[in-house]
Amino acid sequence: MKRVLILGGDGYLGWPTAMHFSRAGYDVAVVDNMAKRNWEADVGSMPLWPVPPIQRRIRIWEKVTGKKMQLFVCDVAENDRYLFEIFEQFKPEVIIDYAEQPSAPFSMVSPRKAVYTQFNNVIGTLKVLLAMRRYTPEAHLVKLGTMGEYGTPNIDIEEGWIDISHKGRKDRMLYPKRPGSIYHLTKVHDSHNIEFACRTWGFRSTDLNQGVVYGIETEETELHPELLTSFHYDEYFGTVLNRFCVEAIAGIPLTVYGKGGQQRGFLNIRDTIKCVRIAVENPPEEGEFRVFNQFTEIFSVNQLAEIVKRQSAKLGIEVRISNLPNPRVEKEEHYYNASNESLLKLGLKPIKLSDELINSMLVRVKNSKELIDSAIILPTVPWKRKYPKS
Ligand code: USQ
Repeated sequence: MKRVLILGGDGYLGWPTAMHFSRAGYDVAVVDNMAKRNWEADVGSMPLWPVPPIQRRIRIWEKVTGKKMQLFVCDVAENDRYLFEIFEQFKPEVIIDYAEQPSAPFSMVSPRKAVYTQFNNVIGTLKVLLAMRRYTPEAHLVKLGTMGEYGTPNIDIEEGWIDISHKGRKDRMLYPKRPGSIYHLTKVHDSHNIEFACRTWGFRSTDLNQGVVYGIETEETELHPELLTSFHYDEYFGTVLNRFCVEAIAGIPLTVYGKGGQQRGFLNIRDTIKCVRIAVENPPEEGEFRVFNQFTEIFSVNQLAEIVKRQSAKLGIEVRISNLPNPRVEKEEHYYNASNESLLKLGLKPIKLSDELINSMLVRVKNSKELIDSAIILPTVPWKRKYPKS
């Protein structure tokens, strides 16, 4: 089976992806520098359930499944010498790249974190491209991008490319981008660098513009309690639906930012894994920069808050919804119509956000209610205000 190198394999999505491909028979190696654990320490957040070190999770994985998984502890953005050695030694046929600072609020805290996020993400991806160029130009790069690259334009969102007619002439161009944070901008820069590599060096790549992910379990995390992935609910690393479930259990009014009419594409963490597998098993042509919009449903923040409130009531939990002043600069009421046809055409059968699913998340969180740290939930990072002096 193919050799798959997973960059960022210690993270929320990277770890379940690594287990999935390993179980499916691929030869999997993981690269991570455990930076996420430092970022958490930096802002004082931690996942709801403590996550064992990746080394221990790999040992447990090998015991449970009998499958080997290699680990390389490497900072992709800083340590290009080691990164190149990894490519030379492992010769990946597929590279799945999650190795990025994933939080919009984290990227907006201070000049230092803004620069760090841009360096880590953009230069990290550039170094991956350069390593590929030297050692594995035939490999397929599957890069995790984000739906946030597009922003919220007043026209339909296509999958990465758009046909333009201008003054009587036509061309197919990269879809215009208007992202809403320094973090989201890094993904735009990545996309441009990767498209250049495909066009110029003949690389093949799939850019997965992913929506907001929710969920706790995948088929593989369920194999052993210590194979869990990191579930965040703090203002930095928690995504909105995961946060709302924890807030409901903690007795904190659901933190809807502004009017709550913000619409986004969403998907279950189990579908993230399926989408990545589909992309890997249906590679693009040589020289092709392919973009899939990776989400299964569109919701507004208000709709999600109402769903969580309704399901909580069924568990006897009364939930209030609070419209906080929006810490971000974003449209709170807008047109949103994004295409997600490609993955469906390739066979994705989405798991829709059902009452049972929300219910199971709420019950799971409720069973660990004593672990919730209420102090890390309310937003403190405003997009607009001047940075504090420190
Ligand atoms: N929001 C609230 N209340 C909260 C948290 C968020 O109203 O307590 C709102 C935000 O203002 C935003 C929406 O919910 O309008 C989504 O926010 P989010 O924090 O769940 O997601 P976001 O910052 O967009 O980033 C997350 C991941 C990121 C990924 C992105 C996909 O952290 O790594 O790239 O989702 S997307 O949003 O499609 O760009």
